Amino acid sequence: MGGAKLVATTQSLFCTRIEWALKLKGVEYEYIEEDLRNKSPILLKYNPVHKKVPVFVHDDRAIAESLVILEYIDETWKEHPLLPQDSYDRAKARFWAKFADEKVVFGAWRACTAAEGEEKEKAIESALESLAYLEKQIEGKKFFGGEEIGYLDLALGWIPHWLNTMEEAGGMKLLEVERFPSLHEWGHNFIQIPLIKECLPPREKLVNYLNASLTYLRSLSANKP
Ligand SMILES: N[C@@H](CCC(=O)N[C@@H](CS)C(=O)NCC(=O)O)C(=O)O
Repeated sequence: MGGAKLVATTQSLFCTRIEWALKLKGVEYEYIEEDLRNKSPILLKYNPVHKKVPVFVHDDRAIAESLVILEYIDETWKEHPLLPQDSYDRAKARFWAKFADEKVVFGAWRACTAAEGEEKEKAIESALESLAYLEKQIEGKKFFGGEEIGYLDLALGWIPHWLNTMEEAGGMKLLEVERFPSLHEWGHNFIQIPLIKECLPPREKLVNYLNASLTYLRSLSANKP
């Protein structure tokens, strides 16, 4: 009972953003590694709706959905504020975090997993369009949060590590430095921050996980009638 717990998997970009927030705020928590191929009773109890990680449990009350969890953490522990103070800036940060989860994460995933040919080209084109919006947002700024990292930096923090492994596994390149110089520089700076770096899952583990997922997805489409 009591305390803070994070039910998560090491390779999930949605989970790492929660670890970053907890560490930035200096919150002590218990980390519970979940096996998504064999979901635990804890996960099913705490997130019966989506049955997905991350789940954050605070004083035995569970919260799911990583962006919602980030906001809860920010409201509960005041040190190192994550969301902007100004309500319009806060609304914009939420807008871009939602956009990135809906369009950029899944756009990159589709580009990674699409079958070669027209389907892949279209997926790449669409992912590039979404990334271009983020490039505009970061132009001329050090971090999305200003001088210090904040909510949107954590929400987009998967880009410099995970996107690169999706590119490798999917045999394509999205984040070209010439096309997205500001996003590149931001990602480079973000990932150099020791607290951020220390939570990153080993690259090899991510690549293996992605390759296994791709093999599985291809076996499904090969078995279609
Ligand atoms: N929108 C969710 C996405 C979470 C999510 O997709 N988690 C994946 C791991 S990366 C998961 O638990 N998948 C298990 C499943 O789909 O059965 C969030 O932001 O928390």
